[in-house]
Amino acid sequence: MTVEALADLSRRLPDLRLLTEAGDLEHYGRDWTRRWTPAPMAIALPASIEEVQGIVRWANERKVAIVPSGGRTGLSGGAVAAQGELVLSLSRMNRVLGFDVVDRTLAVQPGIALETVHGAAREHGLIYPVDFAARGSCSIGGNIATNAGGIRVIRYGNTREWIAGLKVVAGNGELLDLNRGLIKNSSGYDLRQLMIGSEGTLGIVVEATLRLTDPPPASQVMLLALPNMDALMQVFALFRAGLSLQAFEFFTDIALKHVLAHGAQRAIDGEHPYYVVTEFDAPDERAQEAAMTAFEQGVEQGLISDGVIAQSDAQAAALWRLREGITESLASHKPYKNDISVRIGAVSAFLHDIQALLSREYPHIDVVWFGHIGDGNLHINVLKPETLSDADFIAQCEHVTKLLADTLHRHGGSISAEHGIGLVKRAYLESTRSAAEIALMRGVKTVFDPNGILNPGKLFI
Ligand code: 2HG
Ligand code: ZN
Repeated sequence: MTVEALADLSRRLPDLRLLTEAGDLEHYGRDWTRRWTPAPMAIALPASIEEVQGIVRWANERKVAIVPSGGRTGLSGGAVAAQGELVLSLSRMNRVLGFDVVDRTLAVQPGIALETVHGAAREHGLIYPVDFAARGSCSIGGNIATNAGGIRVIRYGNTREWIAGLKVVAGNGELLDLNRGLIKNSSGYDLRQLMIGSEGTLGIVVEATLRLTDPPPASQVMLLALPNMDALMQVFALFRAGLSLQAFEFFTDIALKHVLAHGAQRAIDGEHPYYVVTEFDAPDERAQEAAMTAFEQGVEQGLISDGVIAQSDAQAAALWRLREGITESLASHKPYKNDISVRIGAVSAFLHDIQALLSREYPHIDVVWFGHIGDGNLHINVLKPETLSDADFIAQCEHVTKLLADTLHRHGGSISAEHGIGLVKRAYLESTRSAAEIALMRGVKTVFDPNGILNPGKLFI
């Protein structure tokens, strides 16, 4: 069936690039989760919207499942193809299509890397402000599919805020032109927003119009060492009151140990359980003094044990590396990842509850905490001990995630803050969304994708 079906696809779209070599199936069939064995039927690399539509129409007739694929840096298995699906990689559709100086928007194809978008915005004296460590390899289509967040959400919000328009191929092959760059459009349901964060289950993004903005004022980067967990949100309150924050990120001593072992430079001596990297506007002396005042108050109140402020761009980059290098430094330990959020106001109480839970449930296992604490978003990476098999380790982590999900439910939080549900978190969707909501989500899925060919098995069980 596969050979015949692919031959039919090639007949219909003679210019379509199709890959079926084992190495390509392996490469395009997985994302950063590395948990599933890739087993796609083939990889399609369309070069145009028409080709994407042609593939989707063919898949409908043949009832072939499609996995839309960007940079595959996802951490929830949203781009995994392990069930004989066709991977539809958007990597060849990776160009800037145009800049509109009046609207201050950049039209791009979905396969463009986030970093390339940053560069294109800078060429026009503007910025695209969504940013995170995978910027060099993730694609804007994937960012849209997961409503990606990152390190500047505290200032600029998530991807959702920056999408002025989307062209999407829906599950029946129809091309939708959603919102068309309008700022004001009070004409019924906003289908563009419905697409953002839908993880490739409702449509395939084939073009995006991104909103750009002015660059922020000159900034400073500070690394702070904190004596205990309670200090985290108190320092956040202190800094947010006195400064205009661009980022407020935290990590623990265990995270630091790994990132230093991976080549980053120590910036503060001594042992401290918690660290914060913060960046704030510092265009003039007054702002710089405000930062020193906040720092000194933190020290006086016993909330800050030590700190450094970057004196150059290179030093600022070195401080950021301590935070941004964490994911890569943990990769060889096959971490099980939780990406969770609660309201900022609920963080302190929530941290206490889960600290008790995680130390009880993972007594002899390294648990690495870090993340976007200023947005109420924590990344908890559980490192696999060498003595445990992959399967036993995942089983144990899934048991704990169920308990974590119950705690999140009590605190009104979310089981996925910014990585998406994919395959990894679908069993816990109910902790964050009510049965009524999930029923409506399933209904929406059927409307956009009547034959269920778009990323089946992701998001829902
Ligand atoms: C980050 O904030 C990313 O660095 C990755 O969202 C988080 O590896 C992780 O768990
Ligand atoms: Zn993150």
